[in-house]
Amino acid sequence: MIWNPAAEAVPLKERQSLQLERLRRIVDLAYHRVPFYRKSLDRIKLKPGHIKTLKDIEKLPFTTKDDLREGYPFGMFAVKLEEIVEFHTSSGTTGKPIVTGYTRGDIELWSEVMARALTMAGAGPQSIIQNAYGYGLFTGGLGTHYGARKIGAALVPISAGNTARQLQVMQDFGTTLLACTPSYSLYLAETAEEQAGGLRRLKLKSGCFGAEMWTERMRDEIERRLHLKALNIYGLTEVIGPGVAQECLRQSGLHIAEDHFFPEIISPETLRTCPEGESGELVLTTLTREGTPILRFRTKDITSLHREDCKCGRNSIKMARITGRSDDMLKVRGVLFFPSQIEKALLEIKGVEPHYQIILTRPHQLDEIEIQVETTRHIFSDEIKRLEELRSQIEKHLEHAINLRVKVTLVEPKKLPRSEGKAKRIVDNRQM
Ligand code: DLL
Repeated sequence: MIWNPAAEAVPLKERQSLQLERLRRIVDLAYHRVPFYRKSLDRIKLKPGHIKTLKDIEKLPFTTKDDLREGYPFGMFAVKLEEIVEFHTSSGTTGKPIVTGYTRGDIELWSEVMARALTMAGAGPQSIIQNAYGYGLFTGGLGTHYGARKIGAALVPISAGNTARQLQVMQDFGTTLLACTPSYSLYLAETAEEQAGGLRRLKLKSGCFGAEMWTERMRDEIERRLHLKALNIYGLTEVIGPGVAQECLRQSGLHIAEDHFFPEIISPETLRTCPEGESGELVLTTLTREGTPILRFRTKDITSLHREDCKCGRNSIKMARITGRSDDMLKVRGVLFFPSQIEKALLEIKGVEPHYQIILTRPHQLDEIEIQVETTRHIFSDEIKRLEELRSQIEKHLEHAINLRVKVTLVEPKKLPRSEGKAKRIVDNRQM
């Protein structure tokens, strides 16, 4: 089922003319209400009226996280505080967080795009949605909450954490859709497997997993262990929260709600717009956001865009799974690589669990990279010779994948820390 066919499955021309109308309105609004945008457009002598086609968006300056941070707390707001009904802040930043404000209209917009996302994942009024994203300033909890309310599903606002209770509720209430980070879904699976026969009684059909990077191999693992369809959901606080894009049951890329969020891909080096299909950094412009509109926000997330008529009936542009970030690409001994390359390579090896940590050190002015990997219980209880073989097999495989010699340490099952939210994969001790 499609939540809003008039938006998700309309002829391209119609959608583009709506996008242009909205783009012109939002640029005008940002220019007249947010001093930051007025200054940055005046600097290049661009007037809102100069935006005449969708392609003209490329004339607008980019907005970065630093620009937003400088406006802390309310400097980027386009409306008076009395019109704001909710705040959220970005996670995982150092220093001041980025504050985003929602008007009633923004909450309605958020509910709408999350209603589309949950419907894409097969949910409806008959569903029981277990919302294990954290409630609070993080957008995961409330975003999912609003979407579930909109489609009339029965929502369990359990929030993150308390794994034993999560499993109990999942079983007793008969949860059909699980919403949490992909790493936490595996932790739930692992804990459930320890309870005799527990998993067999679950009624899960699908899951909306996002807020952090994951891979196709991890999807296989989640689907195998939780017996559900694992779907990717993408979003970010600066733009709205979850709901910017979501995978449908065809699992072939994430449909972007492009009537609300206009996507572009740029080269992080030249900052030029890339042709469709090419991989680069995702840039998003909010077309309808009232509280904190954003023009050409550099997400730093690496992906590509593809337009096709999906078999699900939607024709909105799709983005590929995020493969890395243009800013936290790791550079070790001069070699650049994404943590996701390590995850992908690791999970190609049998006997390895999808729990790992990348530890960077600089013992003698030279970067060293150690990957701690959990093995399956079965392998860990094997003889030492077999473990050593596996260790050396992983080292060779990783060296081949990222072109760097790495040290691999096998650790026993459950040794590495688990997270109820975003997993911490990288420990960078090089500055110390
Ligand atoms: O993580 C919003 C969200 C909540 C998305 C729940 C999906 C589900 P932030 O905390 O602001 O917002 O973090 C945004 O997380 O720029 C990406 O780097 C990363 N991210 C989010 N979804 C995905 C995904 C939420 N599906 C940042 N795949 C983004 C890879 C993701 N990375």
